[in-house]
This record gives sequence, structure tokens and C-alpha cells, in this order.
Amino acid sequence: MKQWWHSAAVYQVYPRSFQDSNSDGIGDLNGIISRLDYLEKLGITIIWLCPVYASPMADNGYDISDYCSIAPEYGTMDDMKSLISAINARGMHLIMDLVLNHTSSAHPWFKEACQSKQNPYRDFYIWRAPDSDGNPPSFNPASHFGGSMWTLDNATGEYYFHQFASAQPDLNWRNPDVQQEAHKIINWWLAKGISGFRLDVIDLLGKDIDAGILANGPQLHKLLRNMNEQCFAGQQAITVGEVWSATPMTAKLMTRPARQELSMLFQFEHILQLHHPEHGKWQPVPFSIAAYKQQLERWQTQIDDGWVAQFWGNHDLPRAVSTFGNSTHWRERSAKALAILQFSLKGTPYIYQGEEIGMTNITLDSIEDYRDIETLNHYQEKRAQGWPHEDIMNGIHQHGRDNARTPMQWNSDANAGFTDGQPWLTVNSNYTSINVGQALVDPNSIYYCYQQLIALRKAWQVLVYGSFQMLAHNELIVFKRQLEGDTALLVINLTDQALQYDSSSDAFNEVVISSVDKRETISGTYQPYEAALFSL
Ligand code: TEU
Ligand code: CA
Repeated sequence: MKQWWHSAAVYQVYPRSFQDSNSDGIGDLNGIISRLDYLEKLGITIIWLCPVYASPMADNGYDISDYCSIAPEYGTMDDMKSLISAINARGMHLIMDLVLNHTSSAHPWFKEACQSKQNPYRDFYIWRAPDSDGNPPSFNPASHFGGSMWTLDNATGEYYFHQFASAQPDLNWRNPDVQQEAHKIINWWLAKGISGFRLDVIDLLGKDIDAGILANGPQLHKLLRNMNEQCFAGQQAITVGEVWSATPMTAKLMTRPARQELSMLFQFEHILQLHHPEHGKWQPVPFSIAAYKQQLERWQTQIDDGWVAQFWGNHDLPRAVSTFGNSTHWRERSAKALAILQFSLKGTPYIYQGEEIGMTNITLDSIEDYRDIETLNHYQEKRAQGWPHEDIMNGIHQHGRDNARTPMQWNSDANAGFTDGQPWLTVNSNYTSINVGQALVDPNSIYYCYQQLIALRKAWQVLVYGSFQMLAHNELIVFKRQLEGDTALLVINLTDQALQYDSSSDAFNEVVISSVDKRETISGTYQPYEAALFSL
């Protein structure tokens, strides 16, 4: 069944880095309001706002201490209400980022839970007594942010569980009171006029610690269906789950409309293929077109009427053009090619702030210049293990999360027009040439390529609902989308070498959009990072 959000484009705003309005060097809600015309001009329908709730900011807001108030550095609840109404007045929609797997250790629930083992909030979290040697449970994988997943609370003499920082205790989703409180928070925000949520690490809610299960646990689907029933049934609201564990099979279970669980989800196979088997993202392996084509075909053909988000980057990932494109020799062309590929696929496209102007990774030499808890903990841990500074910094330069969190580059004025204060994180020095002001006056800019693609997807249904057929070809990615009489053919060269394509037929109506000048034939040589979308 067709949904309004199938052909919509979503724009992800990382509030800390988007636009500062009060010179404190930190982005804020009023700054976002001042940039809504820009997003409307791009053709954005939905804005995904990363967390702006009260938080000690150990993990830049993914550690929430009050779900129903706004972090003072971002503004007030009145500012939030102004943002919601300004977005809705434009016919756009706001979805908020909701972190339900864990809270901040500063949340009142956790403070209560730490009072005593008998406290009514104790079972909002996951506690285990030390063993006879004082050790935590044997099931003790490394936390995403380094160290153990168990931290001893000395006051009550038990360990509490946290998959991320010790300042982010995991909630116990087996507890019906936790489920009930979460539903209340969701309904409270829906009543404010937002249109749904991005659900942080939602596949971790079904965890079963004693069985050693973290992602995609046995309770997960029941919890999602119950949440849907209590909060979203009959609403036009949407939910997009962050699901690092997703496979086409589990994605089908989580997003087929009849199952009433999620509207869609982010899957990360194209990201995980970059991770070193032992050292993960910190020793990245080269992007493999062959591996990408295999996972693309599975995801485009095996989820039936399930639905995914199509993305290259977000606030946790290095910049798309630096990771999947080529930010040195072919920055503009490769950014356009990635956008054309993204918008030619089944799935709702998500644009991470700055992708629309081809913002790149940043190389900072001193670890003191970095802010992300994951990066800082990783650096300390590896230095303690004797890793050379340069090796650690190399991994941070390639895959550290701060790459995506440098301030939005609006113009070539000081601090790229992001702030006239001291920015909380260094502005990329290439802002003098890579910025919105420059993009808006260049008809061939990446920005106008995105603007054209966003409009195209709203008009050309074959890109939204067409079938998918991968045409086997060497390093080239070639596939057809078909719907009733319409056929779209995409040929894309995501390498820095010229590649040859011999098409079985050269008949086509037009080149709808291209990352280089429009070509005369389908067959022939495809330049590095040349993408051409044909209407056949
Ligand atoms: O990220 C989930 C998550 O697993 C990532 O942190 C991932 O492990 C890491 O980025 C890989 O490099 C979500 C949020 O998007 C992230 O910003 C939060 O830090 C995390 O959850 C905890 O809430
Ligand atoms: Ca500010």
C-alpha cells in the first residue's frame, strides 16, 4: 500500500552542528528555525532531529535525563513548539530521535534505582550481584564505547548493565512499567504535533542478558507490536528503526505493514562491509563494489512489502563522499553519483546535513581536538595497549564520528556562518570553497542535483515502487527499475577508473539525470564516478 513517506526525502539535522543563533558556539533550535526556508527550497518533506532532550551530553544527547524537557543549550520547550509549528506550517514533518534502550545515569529513574535494591525503580534497569570473586557476570562483551558492559554500583553492591557508556544504563524492557513509561513519552510528543520517531538501536530492546542475546532478542517483535498498538495505531505517524543487526529476513518481519511494527528501518550492511574483522571500523577495509552489489540485490528484492531507509551517512558515520566517493579528485562528481544511486533505489532517501553540498571528513592532528566519547575512549584504550598515536589517529581520521559532526558550512564567512562564537568542534578548513552560499549560485552544484532528485522521486513512481533487476556487469553497477510501462536504467561507475559498458540495446527516451554531461548513448565508456539514469 502506498504511503506518503515512500516518496518523501528526509533530512537529518544534528542540532549541535547545524546553526548557532546565540553565539555560544553550539547549534540550537532557533538556529534550525532560521534555516527552514533552505530545507523547504531543497524539497525536504521530513526532518529527523537528533536528540535535543535534557542530557548531561556524555554522548551528545543520546544519554537522556528528561524525555519531556529540552536541553538548555538547545533552547526551551517554547522554542521546540515554535520549531514544530514552523515545520508543520510549511507542510513539512518533524520526526524526533528517541533513545529507548537506555537513559542517562542522571535520569531520576536511575537515581532512584541506585537508592536501594528494594526501590520501585530498581527493576527499570538490569542488575546482577558480583560472583564470589566480586566479578561481573561471565556474559560481558566489550561496550561500544570501550571497557566492560557492567559497572559496579558501590552503594548497593551490584553491577548494572550498559551497552554503551557507563553513563548510559540499559533499561530493562522486560519490565511492563518501562514499556508503559516509554509509551507515555511517545504519546506526549505525538500530542505536540510531531510526525513520528527515529528509534535509536531499537533492535536491542529485546535483549536477554542471561541468554547472552543483545540484538534481535525473542521479545523484540512483541515489544514493537505493543508499542505500535499503544502509540501509533490509527496515526499518520512514522517510525524508522536503527537496526545494525538487520538482515532482509528480520527487516521483513519488522517493516511489513501487516505486522504493525515499524514503518521502515536503517540497515548497515554497506557500512559493516568496511569494518576490519578484528579491529572493526578503526582499521577500515576498502569499499568493495562486488560486495555492495550483492547486498544491494538482496535488499532490493528480498523484503517484499517491507520498507528501508536509503542512506550513505549519518552522525555516527564518516562523510559519504570521503568514504564511498572520492573527496580529493572527484568530489562533486562522486557526491552526485552517490545521490543518483541513492534516489534510484526502493526505500525512503535520507540526506545527512552537509551531504547535499559534499561536505568531507576532517583531519585533526591532536586527540584534544576531538569531542566524541567513542573516539576519545578508543584513543585512550589503544594507547594503553601500546598502539602508536599515528595508527590510532589514522583510524579516527577515516571513521571517527566527529567527521560528520563538524559545523554545517553555510558560507565563506568566519566559522562558515555556523556561529560567531567559538564553535564546539573545529570547522572544516575547506568551508571557504565548500559551503551552501557557493552551492546556491552554481547551477551545476551537488545541491541542485539533490533538489532535482528529490523532485524526480515525487514525480516518477517507477523509482519508488518499480521492480529491481541487477544487470551483471564488471565493476559497473547497472540495474533496471520497472513499473507498468515505465523503465528506468541506472548505469554508475563508482570507481576512479574509466569503465566500458556494452548495452544489449541503445534505445532510450532521455538521460533523466547524470553526474557528468548528458551522454548520447547507453553503451560506451563511463568516466570515473559517472552515473547516468536513463528513461527507456
Ligand atoms: O548508535 C548505535 C551504535 O551502535 C553506534 O554508536 C555504533 O556502534 C557506532 O557508531 C559505530 O561506530 C546509536 C546512535 O546513533 C549513536 O549516536 C549513539 O552513540 C548510540 O546509539 C547510543 O545511543
Ligand atoms: Ca547556540
